[in-house]
Amino acid sequence: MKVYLNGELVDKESALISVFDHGYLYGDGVFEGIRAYNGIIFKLREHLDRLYRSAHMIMLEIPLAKVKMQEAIIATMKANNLKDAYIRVVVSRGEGDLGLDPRKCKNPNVVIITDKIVLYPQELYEKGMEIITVPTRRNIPEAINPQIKSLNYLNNILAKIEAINSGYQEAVMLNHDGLVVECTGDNIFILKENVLFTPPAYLGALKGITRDTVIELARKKGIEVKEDVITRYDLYNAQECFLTGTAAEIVPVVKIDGRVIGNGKPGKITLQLIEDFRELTIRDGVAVY
Ligand code: PXG
Repeated sequence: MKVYLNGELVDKESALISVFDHGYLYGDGVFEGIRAYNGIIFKLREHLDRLYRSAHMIMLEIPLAKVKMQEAIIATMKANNLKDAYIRVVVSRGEGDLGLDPRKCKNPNVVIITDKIVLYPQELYEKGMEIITVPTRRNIPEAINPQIKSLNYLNNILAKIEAINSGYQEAVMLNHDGLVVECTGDNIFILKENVLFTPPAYLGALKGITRDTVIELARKKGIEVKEDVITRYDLYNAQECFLTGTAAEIVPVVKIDGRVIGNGKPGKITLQLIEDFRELTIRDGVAVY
């Protein structure tokens, strides 16, 4: 496997970063997770825009322009002969000393990994997932803004651990007011009175690219979509529920905190959106080959 590291394609074993990198020492850096389907990179521009916005927010200057980053991603895919891939772009603050001051880090490290990803077994997409709410709350936007895809994912990892410890694969995260915001690596949608709801980003959810795609697909189908508050009461009484994310794609949810959602099977609209999403991913995006 070849990995892109600061302008070069090197063997996985040689793709090494200093232990003094502030990405390692402090979680100081940003990342993106992107998918390619059948040699076409899905929503690449949106992912790159978000990566550069995340970097701008933490005052990290990515040492290559967006077009060069796009070329580097394509070159990495080609070097690994991949058509279907999960692309992980990581930009860390770079090597510094033992101290928070990012000014000591002169050269950000840019890494591109292209690999495969299977998040959940296929069965789960057919039967639906059971999830739970967990004690760890989503970071408040006034502390670490959840819009930043930073290398500090401890907030989400804690929630994930709590779900796993209870025997579940995914956690619903509430914000500091107890409102539903998202899961640990996915956004959440519910169907209520035939309207699709997803929490607005300002409550503490990441403005997911799959989330935006699903909103667009649903509206095209004539389904009303609202970015509005979802309480636990709304969640438990939803007609349908599903999660969205680049890695997870669209996952039907059939039980939350022991409450059965709808008839306990993936909902009709959920299944329709999964189909529409699949169709879009195989024809929409930036061609690698
Ligand atoms: N919420 C959070 C907190 C995320 O990190 C999403 C929602 C979905 O967003 P997109 O734009 O992908 O539809 C994410 C997605 C990884 C990895 O290892 C990436 C994410 C989550 C978990 C793992 O690359 N990001």
